[in-house]
Amino acid sequence: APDKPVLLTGASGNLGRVLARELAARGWTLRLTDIAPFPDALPPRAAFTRLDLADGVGLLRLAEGCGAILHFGGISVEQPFGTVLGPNIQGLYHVYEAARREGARVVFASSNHAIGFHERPHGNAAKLDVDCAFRPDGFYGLSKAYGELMGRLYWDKHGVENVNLRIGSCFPEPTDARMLSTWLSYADLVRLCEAAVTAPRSGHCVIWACSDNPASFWGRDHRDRIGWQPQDSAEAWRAKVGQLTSGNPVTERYQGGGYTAMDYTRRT
Ligand code: NAI
Ligand code: 15L
Repeated sequence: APDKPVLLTGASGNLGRVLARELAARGWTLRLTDIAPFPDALPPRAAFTRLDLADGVGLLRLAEGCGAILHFGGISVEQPFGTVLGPNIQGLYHVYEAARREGARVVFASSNHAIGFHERPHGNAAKLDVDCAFRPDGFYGLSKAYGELMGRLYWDKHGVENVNLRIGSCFPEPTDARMLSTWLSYADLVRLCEAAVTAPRSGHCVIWACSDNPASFWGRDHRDRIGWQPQDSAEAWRAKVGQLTSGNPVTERYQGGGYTAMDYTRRT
């Protein structure tokens, strides 16, 4: 376990609850926070503080003495610009200021929606490397691109280390054909966060956070820097979900799936 406490934002969310349970079970000392109450029994060595990411001073206090911040809080799906702005842009700045003051590493839950308007690779076409252009597929994805760039800035200017996890689809199991490419198992997520926090040095790095899926859209990234390899695969669900497509040509063409087709008004 890390020698200093680890702050987890978004602790009451789907992924936060998994991480709180599993990292505590590995002996970690966790400070949990969320704007919503923590719905489970508090794990051993964990404390929960209810806080809005808008409260920058509160975050500075919470991060005191922490060696890393797992930043999983905020808006997690497509929403109007004004809804995304506070938690995902201003809130992210508060997280980075806290990390800067503590010399803590940030592990940021970025998303495939930062690059969702890249086309899906067909046949033997090259997979997408992590240094590809940002092609956000909505205001949510745009906030994730901004979050990765915030990490770039704080590393270059202040030496704040950060590991940006471009998460595909992290759910108990794949539920449609796209997830045969994008799925990240909970177990691979937990091992990824463990590696991201405990690696001796990370600098600024970006990682495709999906399991070892043969149908993955994604190629090279910086996983060697933290020594992570996924162990699970979505392929076992092909018979069950392989036929579950949307019938929408925009959704099916791009990596971001349904997010790309929301409010899509382009005609050419
Ligand atoms: P979630 O919506 O279940 O959890 C997000 C948590 O953030 C919620 O508990 C919510 O109360 C909290 N939150 C929202 N606004 C807040 C604010 N102003 N102040 C404090 N807390 C606030 O989402 P989930 O699925 O657990 O995702 C966690 C993170 O991972 C999110 O950042 C999401 O964007 C990212 N992600 C998740 C993926 C997935 O497949 N589950 C895929 C890609 C990225
Ligand atoms: C995300 O970024 C969302 O947080 C999650 O709810 C899923 O929609 C996921 O992407 C996905 O692309 O499947």
